[in-house]
Amino acid sequence: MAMLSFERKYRVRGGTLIGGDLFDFWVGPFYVGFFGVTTILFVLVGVAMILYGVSQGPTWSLFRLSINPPDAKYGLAFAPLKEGGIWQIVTVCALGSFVSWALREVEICRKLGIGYHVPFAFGFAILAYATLVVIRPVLMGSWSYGFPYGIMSHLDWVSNTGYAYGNFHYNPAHMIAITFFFTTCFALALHGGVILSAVNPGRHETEDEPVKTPDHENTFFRDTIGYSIGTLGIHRLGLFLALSAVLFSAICIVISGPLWAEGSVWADWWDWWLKLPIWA
Ligand code: UQ2
Repeated sequence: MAMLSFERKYRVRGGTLIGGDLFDFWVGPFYVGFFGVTTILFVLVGVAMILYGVSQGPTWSLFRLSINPPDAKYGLAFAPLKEGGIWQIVTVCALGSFVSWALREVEICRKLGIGYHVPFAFGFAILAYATLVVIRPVLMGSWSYGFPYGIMSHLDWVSNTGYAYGNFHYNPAHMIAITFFFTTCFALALHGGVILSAVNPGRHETEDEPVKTPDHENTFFRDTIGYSIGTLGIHRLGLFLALSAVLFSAICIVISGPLWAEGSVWADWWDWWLKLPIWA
């Protein structure tokens, strides 16, 4: 492997947050660390609980199997294992493994002396998941508001929850989130396109055509739209757009119920516009 001699230089000791040198080693290409161990443990327990739950019926069909949250009658209490308790344990294991994974990323960043941008970004994904299965259920007073862990069942949950408020497409945070998702795709398409056009791998490998510099990339955008955000800027923009999409998705769901009551319709939220004094 060509990268291995390069990697060896960066296989440095230290940078751990906990455990000192005890777990400071690699298995093949993988850094372990204290949080690698906790990640593995949470994943093993979580997957075992999922397998146990599914084994209790009614189906092994990949699309139909589901680990469901407790009934509303249990509120925020522990539920019996087969009545949502498994879902509660799986949720703890999921959050435990996600947070462990983020902290393992932090340790690797510290070893390499690079910024914490990757674990910071992953933290937004963890926060979005926690919003769905912890923050919103706690604000609503019942774990039953968490989403079920199954392929069809979670789609049904998304559909039911969206339409419980009339239609999520009228939710202002949903609108902003979607706009960020689309803009993220647009920015990545522009960036991927311009990089491949400048590198033009086929021609530089077979026809001795040199790889172009960022000057060409800047000039393309200045010629077409009069502005280039720059090689560093496009990556800052990409991170901002992607994290904003995740953040507004979390805001969208956490204001649906805790802020805008269940049964009321998101379209009615826009009445503030009709009630502006300028129309009187
Ligand atoms: C750019 C640039 C890059 C890029 C891209 C642009 C040389 C290699 C894609 C163009 C991006 C612009 C003008 C911003 C568009 C704004 C939104 C909100 C999508 O200038 O610098 O670096 O990859």
